[in-house]
Amino acid sequence: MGVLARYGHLIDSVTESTPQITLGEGSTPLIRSRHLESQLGVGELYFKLEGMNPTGSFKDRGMVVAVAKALEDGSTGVICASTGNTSASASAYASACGLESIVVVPKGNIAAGKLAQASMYGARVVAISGLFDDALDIVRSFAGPGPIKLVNSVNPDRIEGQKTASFEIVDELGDSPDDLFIPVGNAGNITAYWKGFLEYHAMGNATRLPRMMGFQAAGAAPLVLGHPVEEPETVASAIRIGRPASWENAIMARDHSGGLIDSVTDEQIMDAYSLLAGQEGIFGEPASAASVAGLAKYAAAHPEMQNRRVVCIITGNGLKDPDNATAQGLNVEEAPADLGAVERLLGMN
Ligand code: AN7
Repeated sequence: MGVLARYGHLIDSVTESTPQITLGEGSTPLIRSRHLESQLGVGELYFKLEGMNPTGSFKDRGMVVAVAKALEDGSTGVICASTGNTSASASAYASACGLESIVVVPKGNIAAGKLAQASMYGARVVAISGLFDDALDIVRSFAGPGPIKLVNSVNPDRIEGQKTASFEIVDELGDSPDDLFIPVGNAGNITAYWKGFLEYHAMGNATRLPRMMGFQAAGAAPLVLGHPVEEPETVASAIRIGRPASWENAIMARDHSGGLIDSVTDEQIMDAYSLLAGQEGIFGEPASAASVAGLAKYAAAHPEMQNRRVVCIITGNGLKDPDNATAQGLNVEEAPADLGAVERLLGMN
């Protein structure tokens, strides 16, 4: 069941005339940690595997709503700026619905898999000599009504769809977790999760609200520094963003929930990236590992995490970014095509 079928009745902009499209987004697994929970010193740790969405990231939850509304409104196409995942998602839903898609990306700074996706789904891909922030400035002129709809998270339909991840967590755990650890780039997702928790709490489906614990990459941490970053830099290209569009909403989520927004270094991100794959069997992309890196950093300084129930959002699939994985050093040993040789190599005889 897709996001519109499962939670359409709780999404503000969805009406009876909204087309019920889906590519099978949402209802992603919430997996209990098998090793990091005790290693990091957390009471109960769960990973929400948003990389299991149809285009491999959480963006699909909001995109299905934004594209359904674009169809309902008679748009002929969609446009977005993107560090990669939004472009893959927008172009997939556009292609399924017979809409044109235009994606504007920072040249040389989006992961190979994401570019391949947008291209395969049939997008017009415009690579600008600039940052994501410049790309967003360019496409903002498409906000509001018109044949080409802006589907960045400044479009409220995106936030509406993404809030359903909070509903799923509460539906599965029976209540809100104590803490939600999440990577922060343009800050749409932390905004959406907080909206979802608030709404479910107000409806009586949760007895409490989680602390929102957001993490930016140290080289692209405007919300931590308190000012825009002119030249954001990080290995986690998905969150290489210097001027987050949902700035005020992220700060509100942080303060209202009693949470925090902190930064993690690229080294901490890459350590968490390897730990997650090597200890849990979960291959998230580097930006996703920022939530795990943040948890490792926070739990090391806060022993009381031993008594808390935590959900870590793994926002995107590691397969999207093969270059960062191979840069970790491929662990391949060679042998002749011969059982004895393979056994010798493995130390079995
Ligand atoms: C894997 O695709 O901004 O704080 O243009 O791809 O809601 O921006 C992606 C962001 C985290 C940050 N994890 O979420 C884009 C884009 C992954 C991401 C984020 C992104 P926001």
